[in-house]
Amino acid sequence: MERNRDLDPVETQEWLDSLDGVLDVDGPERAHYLIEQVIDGARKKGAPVPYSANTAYLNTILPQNQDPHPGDRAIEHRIRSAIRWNAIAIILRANKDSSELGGHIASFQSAATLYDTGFMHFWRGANADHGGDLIYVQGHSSPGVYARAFLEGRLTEEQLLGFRQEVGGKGLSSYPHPWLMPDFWQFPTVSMGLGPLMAIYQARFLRYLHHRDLAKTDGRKVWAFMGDGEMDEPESLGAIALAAREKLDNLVFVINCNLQRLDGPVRGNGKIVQELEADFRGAGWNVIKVLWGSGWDALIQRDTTGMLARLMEECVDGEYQDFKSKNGAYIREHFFGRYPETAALVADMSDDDIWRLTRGGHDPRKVFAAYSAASKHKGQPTLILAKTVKGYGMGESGEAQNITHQQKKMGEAVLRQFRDRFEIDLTDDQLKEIPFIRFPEGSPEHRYLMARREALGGPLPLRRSKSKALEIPPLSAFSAQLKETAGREISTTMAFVRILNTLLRDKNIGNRIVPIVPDESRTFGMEGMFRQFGIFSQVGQLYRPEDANQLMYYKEDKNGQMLQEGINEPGAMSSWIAAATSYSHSDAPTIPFYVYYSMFGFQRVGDLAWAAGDMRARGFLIGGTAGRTTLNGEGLQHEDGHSHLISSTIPNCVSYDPTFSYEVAVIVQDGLRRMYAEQEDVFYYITVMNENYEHPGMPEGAEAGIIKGMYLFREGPKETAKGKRVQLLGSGTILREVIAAAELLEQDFGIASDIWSCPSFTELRRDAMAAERWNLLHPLEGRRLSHVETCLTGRTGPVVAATDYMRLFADQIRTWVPGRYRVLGTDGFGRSDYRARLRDFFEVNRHWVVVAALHSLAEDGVIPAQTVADAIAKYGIDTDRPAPWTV
Ligand SMILES: Cc1ncc(C[n+]2csc(CCOP(=O)(O)OP(=O)(O)O)c2C)c(N)n1
Ligand SMILES: [Mg+2]
Repeated sequence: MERNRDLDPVETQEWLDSLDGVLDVDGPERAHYLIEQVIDGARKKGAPVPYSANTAYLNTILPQNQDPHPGDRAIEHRIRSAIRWNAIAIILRANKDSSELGGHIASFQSAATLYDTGFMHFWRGANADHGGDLIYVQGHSSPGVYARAFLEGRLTEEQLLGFRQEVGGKGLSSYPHPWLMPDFWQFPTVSMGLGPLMAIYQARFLRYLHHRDLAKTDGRKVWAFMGDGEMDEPESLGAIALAAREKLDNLVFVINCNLQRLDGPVRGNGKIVQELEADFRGAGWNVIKVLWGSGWDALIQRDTTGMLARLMEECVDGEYQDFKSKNGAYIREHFFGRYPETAALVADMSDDDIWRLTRGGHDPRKVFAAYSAASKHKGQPTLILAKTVKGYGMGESGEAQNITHQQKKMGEAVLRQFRDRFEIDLTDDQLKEIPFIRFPEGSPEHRYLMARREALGGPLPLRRSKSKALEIPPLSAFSAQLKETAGREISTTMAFVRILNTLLRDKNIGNRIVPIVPDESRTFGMEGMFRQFGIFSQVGQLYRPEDANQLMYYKEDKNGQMLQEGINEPGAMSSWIAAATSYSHSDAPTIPFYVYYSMFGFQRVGDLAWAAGDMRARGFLIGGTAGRTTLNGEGLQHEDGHSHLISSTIPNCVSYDPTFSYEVAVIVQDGLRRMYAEQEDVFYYITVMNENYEHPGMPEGAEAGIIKGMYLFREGPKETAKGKRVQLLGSGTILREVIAAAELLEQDFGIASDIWSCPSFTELRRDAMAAERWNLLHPLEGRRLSHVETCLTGRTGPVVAATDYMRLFADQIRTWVPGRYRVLGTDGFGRSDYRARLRDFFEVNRHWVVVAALHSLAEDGVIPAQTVADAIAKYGIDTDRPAPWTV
């Protein structure tokens, strides 16, 4: 049976009349209650009443319920038109001589009213009374934001002309990038999907700051803009349930539903608005659809037959896009003309009148009403689905056309049309130059513009680069970690957890530490923190935990300090980013430690880590159970031998692979100093392992070398037979194999070794690149030495390095290693086995270090090749076995 066919219209009308009566007398809540009862009653009788999270394809807010637009709409229209023009001019002028720089026109033209309404009436700037609202601007709409900042006098013409010319630091960045415009942009959004995801965790982190008394954040809102095409990224929808569960009424999503993405329609055969409405309502959001402009109100009211509503419902997005790419006559014929009833509705309208029936997202009154309702809504996050036209106003050069996203040019004729349509004050001659237009100071438009931002507390976007410096503990605070463990075997993970505990108790910064875990606390031995510091929950703990009678029970708390994000690395990473940028967005530095399986770090959430670099995040990423042979039983998907290579690709990520607890302490303490006392925009990646062993005390004066990435851990005997000496390097747990190899070399072959601990090959390379570059540019001055050269120059013997990472990791420093350099590493897929067998398999154990060292000495002519062959035989190495990276 056709579901919507009306078998008995009279009966239907009777039901609707009763509903009207209830609405009039008792109001909408009672009506809602009755409807729910009716549905429930039907279900109890076994009638299938399928759940639908959709409402009709109409505006959610009825005209009579709209909060009226309080502004001077004529003046706002003129300002918006100027912004539209300047946004176009930025791109046209950047591409005047060639198309090399690019840029996007159409997206902002579809979104202009959505941004303007926020800037004019809703978004608070940060000042002494209010921390400011946080706006995630859709990446490729950035020209519109620059255009407004120009009118406000915040950007100069020279800067606009420098759009996408970022070298030298004067131009404007292509997209929102705090790294490139640190005083302007707060949130990088242009990797689609990351903006919506980060915005949710940002909103939740504002709650955390408030609950923990670190910042006053009530009244602050997070507004996140995104494209309808962008919603196909799993990250875009991935955290919406959390936003509803956490009742984030400080969060507003605005999806610009222009029905198009880059190549074509988002849902040509369906309706993206309806799909997203169901997704978000199903997840528990307050959803407001803004589909039709005010011009439609009268038509919808006159639609007594319901045929217009039906027609609206029937048309798919591909058709809606097609209509807006044509003209009024076409819409009359192909839309209204489909049914006699709907054709009659527009019979007295001209084609131009029909063309002027706008989409909701272009009508300031509709957008204002939606924003106002969103701002007041309590208990749920709000989604605004604004229907718009991509390339609005671009006419034949792109309006609603599939090519519009890539359009970077507009011919003179089209520009004239655009000027006429938006009543831009330029003559034909002036137009040719594509000038930026500006309202002179004292003009009504300028005064209005400035007054609005003044009333809302100041300009936006605006990024804070510095916050207060924190007093961080001295290294001596970690004295327990600097001493030898004296017979006790511990892992670097345990050492780290103790350091974290010390920090959590520090009187100056303890309350600013934010431990973050994705359901792995027990793996890292952090479960003791549950009770001591509590797991953050806005509602506290509504149940008696199963383990309540134990010392270390699972405690959730309104004032909890830990963020337990569940099995959700992207979410945990987003929380970390919110905390790591808290100095900027809330003038309240927090010190996040995100502790996770290292394999599910950079490899899994690498793009978020890149965004964190862009955002100038400050905090610690702790890659736990690291090392391809050190996490032994977990196998191919878990055993990480390359996270350090990925972390090295992020320029402001400082990475370490320490072996001993004193190294961890020195690195963490120095990180705290750099990030929170000196306020450097760097973040730390430290791998820690789960292998237990004894740790020595810190060698005298090792701190500086640890931080630089290399220090002499143990020097071999001074006197050695001629040339019988090697330099052995290592990091992480494999340094211990190197130390064992030195002993074998000494005992079995009479070879002395100097042992170097290298907690950071990545930092060593950066230091060496800097020295090399300086030398290149200063040929007449004395040569600077890299730290690697400083350590190894003048030392006797070939150099051998071994780590638990791919060979490329230690290979990073090859250029600067004097003499022969041989690198061992764990190239290949990991697999599960005993550590000893894995280290043999990957050829990084003590025997392989010995063989590599002997081979280098043989090549240098210090010992005969026979000695190498003897060693291979002695250790039973099968010389025909396949290379580990091939099996
Ligand atoms: C992860 C990622 N993939 C692809 C792109 C390239 N890209 C930039 S904009 C765009 C289309 C965006 O469409 P939509 O989200 O609907 O935004 P609109 O421009 O229509 O407002 C694409 C594919 C990107 N920036 N990020
Ligand atoms: Mg789109």
